[in-house]
Amino acid sequence: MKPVSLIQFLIEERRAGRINAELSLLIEVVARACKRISVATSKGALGGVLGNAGSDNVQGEAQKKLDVISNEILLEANAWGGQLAACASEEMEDPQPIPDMYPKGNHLLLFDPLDGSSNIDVNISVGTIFSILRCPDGISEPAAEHFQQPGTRQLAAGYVVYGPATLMVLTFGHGTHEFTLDREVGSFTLSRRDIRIPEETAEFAVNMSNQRHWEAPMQRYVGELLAGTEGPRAKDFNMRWVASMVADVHRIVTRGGVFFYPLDAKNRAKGGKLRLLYEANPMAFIVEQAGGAATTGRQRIMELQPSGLHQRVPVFLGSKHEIELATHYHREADGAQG
Ligand code: FDP
Repeated sequence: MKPVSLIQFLIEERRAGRINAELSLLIEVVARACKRISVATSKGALGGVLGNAGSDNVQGEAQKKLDVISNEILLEANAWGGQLAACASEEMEDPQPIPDMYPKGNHLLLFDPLDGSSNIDVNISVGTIFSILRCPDGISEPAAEHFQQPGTRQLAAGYVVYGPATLMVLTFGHGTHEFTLDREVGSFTLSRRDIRIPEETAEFAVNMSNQRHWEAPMQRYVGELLAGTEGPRAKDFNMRWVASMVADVHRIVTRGGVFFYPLDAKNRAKGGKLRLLYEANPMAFIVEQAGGAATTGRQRIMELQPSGLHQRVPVFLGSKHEIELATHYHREADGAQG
């Protein structure tokens, strides 16, 4: 079969009436920016891009040089194209308006420019996550509240993994598709169409060092997985934790599995660890479109009404039956308490 480039794929989606020209161009611009981030990450120490930038982001976390570089690459690439009304980034407190000298469009772009950045210095996969929303009608200068739309309103979402290969996984709400960067040709090429995440799995991803801080239903669920063939699940489960969400989710999108960043005694005051608008919503859209499920442990992530641009939430996502069971344990425990 002849390879299908990302551009060809986008043109076909346009012809099928699934996306408009503006959204198609916006994806091309994001993809081009991610190719630049891929080049920057792959240079490692030789590019002088490793280590801390010496600043903190809006979340009070130390920024890596590559966090700052990736954020700038995405902002610069997206400023002039004419498809956007504004951008919001995990690295910036407020939304970034489109400079006056450029035309404005009616889309909003949200991104986590370099997810898993604590892994950069040890040469482990990192990634970019993005989400695209429509700018509400009549708003020419979008503020934070205009980005605070439930995940069900996303027009598109995607992530790029900078690993042994650079890959982009994308959805417009009509299935989830994967594109691999052909480094020689310089273009993303369709490598998997209509990805399906198996409903059953025997692999889970969670930071086990937080176990003692978890809520009772999470303790129960993981306890049963760890009990293996001798426990109530009568099955052995394997564990993986890369600690780059993009890499952990990509494993699930490739061979199934479940990923958890639950509420715990350490992150409870913040609402969770991962960000709803930059991480949870786009990943939930991608996973659901591949037949998986994504909840907070209690509710479907994409139905949450965001209350802040940098809001954090618990994240449970991946193979459907496991996510349903873990969510059921939490709801059951809430019911028993209430
Ligand atoms: P990071 O802080 O390195 O950016 O986005 C947060 C995140 O990484 C996720 O990519 C990753 O899944 C998680 O945090 C790792 O958390 P732990 O440090 O608790 O392992």
